[in-house]
Amino acid sequence: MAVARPIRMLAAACILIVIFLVFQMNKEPSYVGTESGPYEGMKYDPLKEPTGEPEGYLWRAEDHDYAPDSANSARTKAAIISLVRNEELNELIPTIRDLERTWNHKFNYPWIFFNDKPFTEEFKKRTQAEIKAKCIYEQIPTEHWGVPDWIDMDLFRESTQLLKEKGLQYADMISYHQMCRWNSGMFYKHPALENYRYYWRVEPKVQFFCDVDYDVFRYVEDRNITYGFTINLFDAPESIPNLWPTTQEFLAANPSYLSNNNMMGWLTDDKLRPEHTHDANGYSTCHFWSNFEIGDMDFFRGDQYSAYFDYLDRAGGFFYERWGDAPVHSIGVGLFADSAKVHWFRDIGYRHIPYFNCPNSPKCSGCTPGKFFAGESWLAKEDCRPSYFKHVGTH
Ligand SMILES: Nc1nc2c(ncn2[C@@H]2O[C@H](COP(=O)(O)OP(=O)(O)OP(=O)(O)O)[C@@H](O)[C@H]2O)c(=O)[nH]1
Ligand SMILES: [Mg+2]
Repeated sequence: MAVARPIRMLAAACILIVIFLVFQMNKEPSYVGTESGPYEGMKYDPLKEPTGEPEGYLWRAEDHDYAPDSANSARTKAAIISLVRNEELNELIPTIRDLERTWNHKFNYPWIFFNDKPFTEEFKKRTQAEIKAKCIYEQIPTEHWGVPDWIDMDLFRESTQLLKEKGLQYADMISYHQMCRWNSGMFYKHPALENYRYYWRVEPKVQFFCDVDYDVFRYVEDRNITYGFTINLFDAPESIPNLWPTTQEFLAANPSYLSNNNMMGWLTDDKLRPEHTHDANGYSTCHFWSNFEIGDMDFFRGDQYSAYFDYLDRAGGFFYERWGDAPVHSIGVGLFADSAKVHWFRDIGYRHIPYFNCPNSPKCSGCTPGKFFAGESWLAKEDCRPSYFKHVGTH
């Protein structure tokens, strides 16, 4: 029986639409760099796809004992950690409420607060009032926080004055340099963390948007994940001009430390923002934004990262430049870890002003799926995920 021409046309159009949709669903995220003209951001963002829970077995509060005081609970050796000042208490409380509401009230992992000064009674009282689990308050030993004796303070003042004149934020604030150094290579040496392996780092003012109904620490432990992130960014090259050259010296002296499955392509990409890679002397400046981290402290305590941190520390760049813990952790992970063991927590809705990780999921509220930044339009180009997806993947 002959089919009318309009019906045949309609059928053909439907087939074409189905082919197009299948192609869209299966294609890799597009990488739009300067090769194809000016930076346009990401044409296809996996965050816009419906996001569910990760695959495989997940430990849930309904199936295991996660009561706050249980001696035999299902919790693994892990803690939420937060370096914070007494003055930031009012900014910390809403953050605690977010993370407790979306995740920790189900699993009751301890919070460990760190400070270079003693915590006030008010700080302790008001934070513990928000958390069913145990809170621990720790002062950082002077030998971990203090400026090392090989740092020349005159040189610190001169060099950071120049950085300040270039407009680099916090460049002349010594506590900022101390904070970056502590987060880079000291936090996991604190005696209070000795019996813990995994940590989730939290800062005041950050927000969490999505219900997470599985034990993320058991998740990383079961899969032997080294490091988990949410946001992947470019850095200011003027804060780290000698970080990559110093790293290369270290690698030349210790070539066996390099992981067989490293992330060198992402670390040295010069296509997405060639001027950044040029100004940072070979490092793309791409990094995991370390205000959010879920990680394995055994990696940082291991031979490779420990030796790397000590080498950087001796070189002085935490003070003469403004090396941040985000690029230092990221280069360490990118060089010494197995990239298959690095995980993008795309399902954890997160914000540290001005950037977001906001998945498309019914478990989330309060953020817009796929929206990366709020503010000036130039912030769009700070997203390094196009390079990460290209060189490492979307896992
Ligand atoms: N106890 C203590 N905590 C600090 C100090 N400096 C920074 N911190 C904490 O270290 C973390 C990072 O500091 P921030 O000031 O947020 O640095 P940043 O994220 O680079 O800067 P912003 O974009 O302004 O948030 C936060 O958790 C702060 O509370 C300090 O001198 N003492
Ligand atoms: Mg911050």
